[in-house]
Amino acid sequence: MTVITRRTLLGGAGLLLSGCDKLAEQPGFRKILFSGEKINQGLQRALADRGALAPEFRTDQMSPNFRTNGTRNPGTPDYDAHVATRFADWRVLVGGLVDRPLSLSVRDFGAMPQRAQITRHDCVEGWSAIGKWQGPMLGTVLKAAGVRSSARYIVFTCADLYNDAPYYESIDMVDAFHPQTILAWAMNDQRLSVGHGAPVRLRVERQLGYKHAKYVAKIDAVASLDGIGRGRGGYWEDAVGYDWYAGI
Ligand SMILES: Nc1nc2c(c(=O)[nH]1)N[C@H]1C(S)=C(S)[C@@H](COP(=O)(O)O)O[C@H]1N2
Ligand SMILES: [Mo]
Repeated sequence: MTVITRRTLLGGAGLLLSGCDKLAEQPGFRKILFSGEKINQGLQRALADRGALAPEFRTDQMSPNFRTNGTRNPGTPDYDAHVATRFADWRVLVGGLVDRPLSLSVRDFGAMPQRAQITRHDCVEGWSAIGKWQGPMLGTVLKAAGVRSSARYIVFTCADLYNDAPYYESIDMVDAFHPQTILAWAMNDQRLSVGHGAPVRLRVERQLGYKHAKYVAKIDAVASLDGIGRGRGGYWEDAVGYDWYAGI
């Protein structure tokens, strides 16, 4: 019930902002938007909600077994070659609407300021597991790349293929700069395993499992999701109509 209410609110907020963000930047309009009227209180609460942290857990609450799901090994010749060299030559390309495109090694991800978090992963198929994830905040990487203000979404293209097309996912800038949104290269204090998305995967803790792109090869800042896949913002969104915003 809570989830449905929150999602409904966010749908409204998203629409309003997408239509009016130029206006919303003007102080006068902001005042109207966030005035004390009941309907706007709901909107304000929804926006504040997006910044809230997902629950974090203690070490002793971690799941002894954290299952893998979806692709468990991309198994392409290219990926297999990277497994053989322990991802020494893996590069994540950061591009699109940025001033400074980046090409980052796993070592680069380890050298940036780190965040570690013990969180619960919730898969839409009905299972959950608690694990520890570590890596730089996506926001740190985007700032290093000089992401432009024209960017509205961040798109993650993965190394695994479904019918010759890469798995992909996308999030908006609110989630991109959420403090718990990280590019994890370590899980449970070890380098990420192939099953869990080696060498780098997204953790976007306020959303369901399918948003957490594994095997991240490319990160692009874009103004629109049109023309990417079937335009719904992710592999499962395109394939079976899962919600693009999978807030929990
Ligand atoms: N590249 C890629 N990322 C993916 C998937 C996938 O098939 N390919 N499956 C998603 C789904 S549905 C879930 S629940 C989680 C599972 O992550 P895990 O294997 O680490 O448990 O990865 C998500 N990210
Ligand atoms: Mo999932």
